[in-house]
Amino acid sequence: MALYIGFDSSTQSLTATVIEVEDAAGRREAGRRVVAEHTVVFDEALPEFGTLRGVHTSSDGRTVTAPAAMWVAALDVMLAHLRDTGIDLAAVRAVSGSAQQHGSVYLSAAAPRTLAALDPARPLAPQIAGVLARPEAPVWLDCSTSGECRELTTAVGGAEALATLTGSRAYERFTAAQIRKFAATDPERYAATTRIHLVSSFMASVLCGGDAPIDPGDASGTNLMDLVRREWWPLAIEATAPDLARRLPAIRDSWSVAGTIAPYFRQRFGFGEAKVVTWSGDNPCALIGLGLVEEGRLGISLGTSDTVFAATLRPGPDPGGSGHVFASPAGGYMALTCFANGSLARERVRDAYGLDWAGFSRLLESTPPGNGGALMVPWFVPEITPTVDVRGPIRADLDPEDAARNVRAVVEGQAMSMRLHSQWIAPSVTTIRATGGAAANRAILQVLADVFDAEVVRIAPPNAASLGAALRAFHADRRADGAPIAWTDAIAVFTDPIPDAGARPRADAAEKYAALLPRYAHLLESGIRW
Ligand code: ADP
Ligand code: XUL
Repeated sequence: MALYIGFDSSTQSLTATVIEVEDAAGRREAGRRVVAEHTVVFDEALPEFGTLRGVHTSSDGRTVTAPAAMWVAALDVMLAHLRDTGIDLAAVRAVSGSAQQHGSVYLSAAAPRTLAALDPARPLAPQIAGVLARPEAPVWLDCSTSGECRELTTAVGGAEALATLTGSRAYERFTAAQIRKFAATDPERYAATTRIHLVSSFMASVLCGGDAPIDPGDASGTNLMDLVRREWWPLAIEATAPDLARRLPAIRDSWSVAGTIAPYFRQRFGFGEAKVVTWSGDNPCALIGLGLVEEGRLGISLGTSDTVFAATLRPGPDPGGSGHVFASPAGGYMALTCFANGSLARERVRDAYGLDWAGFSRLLESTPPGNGGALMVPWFVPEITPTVDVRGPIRADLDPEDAARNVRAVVEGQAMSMRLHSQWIAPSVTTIRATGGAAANRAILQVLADVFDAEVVRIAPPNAASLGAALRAFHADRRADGAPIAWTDAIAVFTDPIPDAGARPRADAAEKYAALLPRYAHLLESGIRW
């Protein structure tokens, strides 16, 4: 019996999914199950870090960071929980992880020695705090680097060139712009930084007590990687910050083994010689966890951000300029569009009318598809797709006092934005696989099904990103042991849809949305010009 753990170090929480695979040959049917899934919510479990929804936000809402020590403190809490609830950590053959993308962690010259000799008698956070050249890590919600994006774009020969080479135009949250800002505004601490990790490679480094590589899936979120060659792109690196190349970790295949789990974890929690498989970003891991290892199906993640994505064989960038192409951890590529106003916007509307999720769902179901023509562009925080700086939703024919219509308007607006901005990924789809915290909400899934005129299905484990990480650990372990399995075999059973847990499109509602889409597109356009 082999166990594999996938972690998901996301914006608001750390989740672990533990899977069991019956025999070393990894038979498809029997003997595959999820043994445990547990979430540690940062604000609740670690209040000493003073985060709100996992982050620290400046008063203008543009600079958004998180304490990197909090992420490793959560790892201690998580592993103690798994051990104390009877998970046999000695039976774990490999661990891997998924992390919020783009965020960066800055380590000092003391890091290699400290990480190699972590003291199992003391918690992780204070030990790691000592090697952070910059305690606060900029995260994907940051949008304070517009100037740096412009400079980077000019230096590499324009937005087209950058998108063609790296898969994305310059984005505020992408790591290149964040590093550039840090090097310019805090040159002393930049000089004291010897290694810049992504959240994914930082967490993997702590687990293996060394210097883990970055996988191509997460490196695609930096604006620094040549997407086809899967190597750092020297021109972008030179344009970003002085002497950056030596500060970046190596890029290695997503299925590479970064090392063996460090003595700290063996002694403190009872692990054996588990492999640490290179971590990836949460969206690339969700692609695997939703079973999207081949072209043809769309995935939607309704987490802190909402993302729409699919596997693709071609690395062609979004002609509209707002989407991204990332490397897929299964080989090939993934096309993705990301919205900052996902759960954050749904929560704002829920809270504005004093609702809980049950009340939110009741009001959503009490209103008709199309909302009687009432519309909302739900820009509560600066939006990524399309990139707009305005804060505050745009309402059309919608009374702000009308709770029920505002609830429907936020969900319909999000679904219509997703439909419009995923045309470049898939002009039409018949099935969507949904994950993320809000995928538990059937009323929201029904709106998605009607707007896309497609069936929405769910898989059994709630968190596709941590499941995807566990499946990556399993796949890589088999490969490293000389008994590789195909991706379609690795994901079998775990990613099968649960019958009747999603939503089917209703013809009359789908017709209404098809008619409404051009009007919504027009409202979005006017919002951009606003
Ligand atoms: P992330 O991984 O980005 O931190 P999750 O995928 O864990 O986020 O999703 C967390 C979000 O899920 C919460 O912020 C909350 O808004 C949302 N959520 C949880 N339950 C529901 C529900 N029943 N209906 C709608 N949204 C929900
Ligand atoms: C993707 C993105 C977010 C983060 C946080 O480009 O910024 O989805 O990965 O989950």
